[in-house]
Amino acid sequence: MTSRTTSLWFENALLPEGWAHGVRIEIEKGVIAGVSTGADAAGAERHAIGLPGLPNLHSHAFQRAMAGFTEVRGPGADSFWTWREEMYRRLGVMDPQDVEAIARLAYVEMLEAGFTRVGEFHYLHHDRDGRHYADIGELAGRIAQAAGSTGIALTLLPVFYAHGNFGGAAPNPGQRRFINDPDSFARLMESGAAHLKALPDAVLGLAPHSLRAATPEEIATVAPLAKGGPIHIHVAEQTKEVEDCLAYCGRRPVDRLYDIAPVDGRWCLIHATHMTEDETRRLARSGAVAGLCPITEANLGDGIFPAPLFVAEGGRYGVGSDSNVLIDAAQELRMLEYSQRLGLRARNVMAAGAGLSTGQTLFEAALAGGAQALGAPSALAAGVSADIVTLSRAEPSLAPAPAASVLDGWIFASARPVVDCVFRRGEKVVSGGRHRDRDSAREGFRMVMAKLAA
Ligand code: NGQ
Ligand code: ZN
Repeated sequence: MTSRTTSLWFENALLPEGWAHGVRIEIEKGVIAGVSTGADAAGAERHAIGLPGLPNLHSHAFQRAMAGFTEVRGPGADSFWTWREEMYRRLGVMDPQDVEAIARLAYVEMLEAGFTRVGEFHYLHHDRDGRHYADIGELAGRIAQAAGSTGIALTLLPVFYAHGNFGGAAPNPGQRRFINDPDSFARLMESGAAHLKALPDAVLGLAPHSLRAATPEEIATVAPLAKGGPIHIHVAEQTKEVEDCLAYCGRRPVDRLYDIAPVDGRWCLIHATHMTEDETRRLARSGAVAGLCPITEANLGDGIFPAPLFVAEGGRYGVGSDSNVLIDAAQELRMLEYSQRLGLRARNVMAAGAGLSTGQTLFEAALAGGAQALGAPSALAAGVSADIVTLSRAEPSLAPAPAASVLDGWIFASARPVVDCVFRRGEKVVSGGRHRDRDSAREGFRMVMAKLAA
């Protein structure tokens, strides 16, 4: 944390009320102390474009070690479920120091890509044989360590995982590192809270993994441990989950979740891909956030989120990098819009109205939805942590653009990274597109990958 006062000046910056020109931001002790517009740049560090950092509302950091290694066709028909087997095989050999090194690279890449807070949906808890570590929250501690060293803000979501499918089915051996009962999970939450103490603006929530992995009774038992923090859950990502849920209880997953739990604005439903119109309205009207992970959902062949109806009903959404197969804030938003265009054979589907920018609509929605889902604000406004992303005008698509089309240029028309600097709690952790620890994080990751391959 920095204690000095820093002054930044932006030709254009995206404030809560919209784009402004000549924006001066004063930062004190990591927090935005004041924002003025039409201001002069005297004595301030100058930047072209300033944005609030985007929250990444859903990550499984350890899966960064699988990126690019699950794209070879298997003996049968490849699917989400065959990918999951491969994922279980790979996580089966990771030690705590491996998990930390992998998370460290993932978090460096998130910051370089314009994400300043991560919601870590953390379910890799136990040793390779399933035994609890001496500290049951050892791996949560490794996640906290990786966040602290890279500077990314952390919303830690320890995951409750007890079963292999609906009806309290026994977990399979590949799931041994995830399993807790409500008592051991309560200890895990305590350990998680202790590990977060050293992180200045960390948030603790929790996550029943899915309706497959947690029974309604278990969800009711563990939810109060969130103590008012966010509650996340995977739901209705694959059609098989819908079929299994119908076979088990005669209800579809999203309906089932609303039947058994008091889902409100504290909740974030990850994916929610397969919904009827009634379920879509139910989610939108509940005020819960839909946690969309467009790149991973495309990679895993999940399906297309019913965005037009959801948005028309006032639904809130944010984006997450989930499997971390590719970490890029702009590309998540691009994939979200493009999946809609491909499915609907239409254009500018997510734009909020005639004459409005698709990129800006996406960015502002994901900013608000992500902040809600992670329990921490992100805005260029007084009193908020100085988590600020600057874009360079060197990229041709951004060079001559008026402020109103900068986000479209970034999201739709830039193949190269355009993030220039990233400030976290007022500290510049990325400069010229490079995180200050990029080299050491890459080297640490390489060593882990060599070990895992051996
Ligand atoms: C996960 N990932 O928990 O990592 C899941 C797969 C499951 C995504 N859904 C496992 N992207 O849902 O059982
Ligand atoms: Zn997930």
